[in-house]
Amino acid sequence: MATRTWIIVGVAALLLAVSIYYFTRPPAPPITLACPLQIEERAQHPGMAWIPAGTVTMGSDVYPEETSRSVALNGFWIDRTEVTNAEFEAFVKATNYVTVAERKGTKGAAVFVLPSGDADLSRAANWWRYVEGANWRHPAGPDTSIGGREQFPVVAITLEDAAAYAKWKGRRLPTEAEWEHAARAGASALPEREQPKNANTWQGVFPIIDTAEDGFTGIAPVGCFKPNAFGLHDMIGNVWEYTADTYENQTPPAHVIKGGSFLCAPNYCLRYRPAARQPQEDGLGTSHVGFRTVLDAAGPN
Ligand SMILES: [Ca+2]
Repeated sequence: MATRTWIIVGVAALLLAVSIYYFTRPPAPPITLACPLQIEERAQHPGMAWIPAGTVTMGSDVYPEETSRSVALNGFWIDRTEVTNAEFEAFVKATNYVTVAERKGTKGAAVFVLPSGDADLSRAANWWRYVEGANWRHPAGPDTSIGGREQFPVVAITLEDAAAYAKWKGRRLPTEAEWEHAARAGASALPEREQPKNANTWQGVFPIIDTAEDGFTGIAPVGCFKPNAFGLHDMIGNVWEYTADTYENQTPPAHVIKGGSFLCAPNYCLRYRPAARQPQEDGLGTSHVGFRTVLDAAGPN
């Protein structure tokens, strides 16, 4: 009898200890779903910044495709952040627009998938998968959603989808020169190879280990990093951004994307720079490309 009592007491004590641990354990670090952004509602064009006219000296010598050239530009307004899921959803609700990845005959989008440690790292196909059912509502495939991620940049959209959104807003996509002018923010000389601090990029060895020293593995909500001198967030890193410029000599046809993404690491991409450029196939949405829009209108009052 005494033994049985001790067993009951012992089990009760164990349950109590487990309960105390369960209810007092330190919380898991929260996933950041939004960052505070001050959008001045009474501004001339809320959520946009004015980029003054000027001559941008584009390009660098890091990669051969980044040919140096100078382009004179008029002033223009540009979104301070990448277009979010919430903004894109408002467009779809208002217009019943169907994105390319959701149309009949199209099955999905390209999705970054962390490869196994022994994968052949010379082949990008080891970390890019074409996923059926991936689209802007389900960016990593049918089992994923954008619920709670309203402030994340919209992805898995094509150039055509981005241009349709811009047109609905009475705007357009930036040219490559405009985008680079806005990203440089008046700086003529930039550190070219150093990994940027105020941007969502990849720390560690791509594509195996991302130590997330910048606070994020994968995409971050818009506006979590300090703006550049023109007041623009995430021009570098987070997601690549579409431009209106055709990328030369591409089959199938492609447009220039700019800015690099959360996948850019010192050992692999080095494209977290205003001069960096890459082709993106026109009809293919991917999980690391988004966009922002430009407005042609008179400058600040
Ligand atoms: Ca990161």
